[in-house]
Amino acid sequence: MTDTVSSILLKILKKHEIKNIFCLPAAQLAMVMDGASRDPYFNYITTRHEEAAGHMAHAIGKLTNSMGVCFGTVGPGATNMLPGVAAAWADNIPLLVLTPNNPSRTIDPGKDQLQQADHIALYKSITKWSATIRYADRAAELIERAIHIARSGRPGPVHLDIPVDIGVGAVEHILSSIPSIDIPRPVPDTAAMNQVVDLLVNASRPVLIAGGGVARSNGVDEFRELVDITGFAATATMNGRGIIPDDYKSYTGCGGILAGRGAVKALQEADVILSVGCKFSSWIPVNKPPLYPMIEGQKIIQVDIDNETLGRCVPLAMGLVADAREFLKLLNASLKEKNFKNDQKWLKDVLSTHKKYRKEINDIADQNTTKDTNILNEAAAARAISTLIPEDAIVVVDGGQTMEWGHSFFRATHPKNYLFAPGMGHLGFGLPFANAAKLLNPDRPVVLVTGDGAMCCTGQELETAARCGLNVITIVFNDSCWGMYRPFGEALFDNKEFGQTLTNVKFADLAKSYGCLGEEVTLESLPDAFNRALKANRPVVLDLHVDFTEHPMDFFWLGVVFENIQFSPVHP
Ligand SMILES: Cc1ncc(C[n+]2csc(CCOP(=O)(O)OP(=O)(O)O)c2C)c(N)n1
Ligand SMILES: [Mg+2]
Repeated sequence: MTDTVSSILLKILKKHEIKNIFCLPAAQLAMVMDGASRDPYFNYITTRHEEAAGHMAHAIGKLTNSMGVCFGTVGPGATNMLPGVAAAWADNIPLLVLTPNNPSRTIDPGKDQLQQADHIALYKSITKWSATIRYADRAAELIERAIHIARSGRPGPVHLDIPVDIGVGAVEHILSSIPSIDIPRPVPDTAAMNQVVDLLVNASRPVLIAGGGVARSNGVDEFRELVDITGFAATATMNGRGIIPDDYKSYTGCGGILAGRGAVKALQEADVILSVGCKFSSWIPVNKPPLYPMIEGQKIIQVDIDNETLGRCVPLAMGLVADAREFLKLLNASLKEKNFKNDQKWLKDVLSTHKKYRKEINDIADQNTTKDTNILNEAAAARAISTLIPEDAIVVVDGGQTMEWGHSFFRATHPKNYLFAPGMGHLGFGLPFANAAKLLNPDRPVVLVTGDGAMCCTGQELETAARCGLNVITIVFNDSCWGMYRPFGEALFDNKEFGQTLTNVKFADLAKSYGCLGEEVTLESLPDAFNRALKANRPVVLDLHVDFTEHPMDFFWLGVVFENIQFSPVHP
């Protein structure tokens, strides 16, 4: 049959059950806009900034087994979308980013058309694959290929550039003549599995790490079963938060370094570490000298879907290419009848360190205010919120100190119930993530807790929320400051005006001006306000005045991210 490339695109998306499209109007993709907006199959949402479209598509990849689509206009739309796509790239989340382009004959080489930009060069380093559809009769093939690349191996964003003449061009096609690419997930061989079993059975101080790859491969139940079978000390990365519920007996805390001192001790003293779907990013306190040295004799087994990831950040005793879930199924079957020789006293020590760490952060929350002030501290604020969040809620955390304290107190019951973007740590993903979560889960509460700085990065998305009926509850930790930078200026440079101080934004007023509800709250008025927000039929912003609160794991960022670099004051 004869069809336009725009229509072929939408048909292929449908075939793959890709239904969430986020964009800001783009004349050159007007036919895609027309088609997507008319077809009730699609959740078609226009955002107030293209960055948010990228973040929303990223969240779809975290919340579903599918992927989102985002697009913006040629030039500025394409450049505005970059941060959203980059954050998904850093989290290994699949999405399809489309950029329209000027007419083919004017772009390569360019004729200085209005808004001309080299989209391929822009997206090359933050996508797995970036291509221009130059011929309408290859469109179906390239769209199929893009979707396959995004989802296979180590997942990630892919990019297609579509010149306007190609997008509107009609072409004869038979969609079924291009079958979808469906490759079985890789499984390790028996000899390799036996070696893993051997290492685990004979380990004295074993630790299990679940990464985002476990969530992505739907291996959460299998990882939990592994923890049940072995009883080994277990932690999950920031991308894997929620894989191990916090009431598990051998749970040492989750979220890389923010898991706290129990997980740090476990990882620093382990003789065998089994990591599944984890890339050993800077969040993981292993092999980060001088603070977290690589331990002599420590054997690390890394299981990942991507060969290139193996051994990139830590030296390995064993590297295995496998789908996380398939690997875990095989491993669990082999471990069921085994006796383990792990040192129970060491495990007890690790768990008691974790318990002490929990007491340490609870003690800070007990103080209620920060030292020498009567302003609410962020630990007390986060703990109070944690008691209000309903069991079935999806929680999103954004900001600096806000993020640290949020992660310290909010429960993560499943990776799909708890959203963060640890790879890029890009402030401002929070509200678009929360909007996407509510779009997919209109009947569940979605609670965003964000710093005031992060909130203003994408605060315009309150309008998207109000317009689209995405009744998210946002709680702003308002310290009128890029809080995480306060100790940087004050402690490192003895400089109180380092550029960290912000105006006290009236977030309740801001919310109202976007069509949401807004309230200024205190610790005392928070519970009632929160309960009202749960019942509201509009998005709600609660503005909570807090003070910067030092977190016990703060030193990690300076120690690890900057390694041995010494800063000293500049005296002009
Ligand atoms: C897009 C982006 N810009 C800058 C940073 C660096 N940064 C990390 S935390 C932080 C301060 C965040 O302030 P806020 O959101 O108010 O949270 P708070 O630390 O005050 O809780 C900054 C500027 C970043 N991570 N992302
Ligand atoms: Mg702040």
